[in-house]
Amino acid sequence: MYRYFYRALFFILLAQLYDEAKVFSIIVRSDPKCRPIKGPEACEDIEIHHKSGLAFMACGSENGRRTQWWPPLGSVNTTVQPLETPWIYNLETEEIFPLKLKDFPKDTDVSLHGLSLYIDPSNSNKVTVFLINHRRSGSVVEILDHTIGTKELIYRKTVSSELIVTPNDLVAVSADEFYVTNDHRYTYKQEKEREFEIATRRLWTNVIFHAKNGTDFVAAEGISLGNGIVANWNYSRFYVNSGGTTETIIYTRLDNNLLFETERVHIGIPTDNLSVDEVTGEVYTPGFPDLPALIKYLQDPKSPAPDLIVKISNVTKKADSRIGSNYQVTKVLDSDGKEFTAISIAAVDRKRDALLLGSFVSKGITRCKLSALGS
Ligand SMILES: *[C@@H]1O[C@H](CO)[C@@H](O)[C@H](O)[C@H]1NC(C)=O
Ligand SMILES: *[C@@H]1O[C@H](CO)[C@@H](O)[C@H](O)[C@H]1NC(C)=O
Ligand SMILES: *[C@@H]1O[C@H](CO)[C@@H](O)[C@H](O)[C@H]1NC(C)=O
Ligand SMILES: *[C@@H]1O[C@H](CO)[C@@H](O)[C@H](O)[C@H]1NC(C)=O
Ligand SMILES: CC(=O)N[C@H]1CO[C@H](CO)[C@@H](O)[C@@H]1O
Repeated sequence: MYRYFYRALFFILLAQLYDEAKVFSIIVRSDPKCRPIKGPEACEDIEIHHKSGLAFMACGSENGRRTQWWPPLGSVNTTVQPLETPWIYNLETEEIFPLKLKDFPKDTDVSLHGLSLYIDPSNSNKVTVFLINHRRSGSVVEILDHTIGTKELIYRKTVSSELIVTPNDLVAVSADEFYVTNDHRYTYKQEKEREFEIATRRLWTNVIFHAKNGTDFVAAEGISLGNGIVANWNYSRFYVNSGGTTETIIYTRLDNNLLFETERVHIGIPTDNLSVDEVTGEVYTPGFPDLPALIKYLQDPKSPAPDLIVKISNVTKKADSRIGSNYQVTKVLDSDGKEFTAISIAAVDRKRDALLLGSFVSKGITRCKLSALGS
């Protein structure tokens, strides 16, 4: 019961935020430029290896997340072991398959969230995959090695830290180092404090840097309900979603690995995981335009909720007064959610004219034609 109360509170508060900032007019329709791809479930984060056209996806169990164990959604029934799976979808051949975890510690939970790839600059077939894993014993970051062309991830190590409390999303900057966002100061174990944090939109969350020598430190703070994080191609600039303030915060990375805040772009609706277009540098993010419908969907998978995807473009030359001087926020896709709902990630591959959509609870993924969306 508590679970639903908590979810309802969370989404109603976000709905209030949305009402305060009605920026978009929503056209409700199913989109014919997109098609469903079946196989995995609850692919909450997707990152594309652009050279090969392989999309790496952190997927899970729809029902498990709703009813058993997935702390980000308030599902905290510890009786059943979560055994979720990362998948690969090949944008060229359309092959889709789960990845085998090799040498993974025996009998260890797998409950996935953010995913990040680090591609070896001297050999693009050598990929390190970083996965946030909400083990029932505590949330950690798992580091695994992958060779393009294989169907396995080889376990290398687990990182846990007092500073990594409620990890949400991460960006790997080398085969051993990463930045990770915490989405709350308090875990599900501290219900009251967590509700207060959400209700009052405290600027209590942060970004943690994990260094090669094993130390962790706060790289940025003053974020409200931190969420998706992405970097530009050379990791000199970072983008972090601040859910409680409906902003995307832009940072410059300093030599000491701290993140220096340069700008806050107002989006106006609660947004989720971010993705960068490797060609244009534009940042894509899904948002939830109708939160009451989303709450209903979480309780009844047959009741769809609309989705909206926006992109943030740097248009310093053509200043847009609504969002400040530098950025333009444009709508890429709006959907009535009948075919796909609760979108949590929109990953772009311009070379293959594709926008891949994943959802933290729905079945399958969706592939759209970027050009058909006018993007
Ligand atoms: C937790 O899951 C078990 C196994 O599915 C179930 O029997 C039990 O009722 C659940 N407990 C709660 C509090 O939902
Ligand atoms: C570890 O690396 C970090 C970042 O490079 C540095 O700030 C810190 O001093 C190092 N700590 C130790 C114990 O070497
Ligand atoms: C990273 O890329 C940006 C442009 O995208 C460039 O201005 C900057 O100098 C680069 N930084 C480094 C450290 O290479
Ligand atoms: C946006 O573009 C301007 C002008 O090209 C540049 O100075 C600025 O650094 C850019 N900002 C980001 C976050 O890319
Ligand atoms: C990796 C990441 O940012 N995950 C977020 C994506 O969307 C879901 C649904 O809102 C969030 O719970 C995750 O925190």
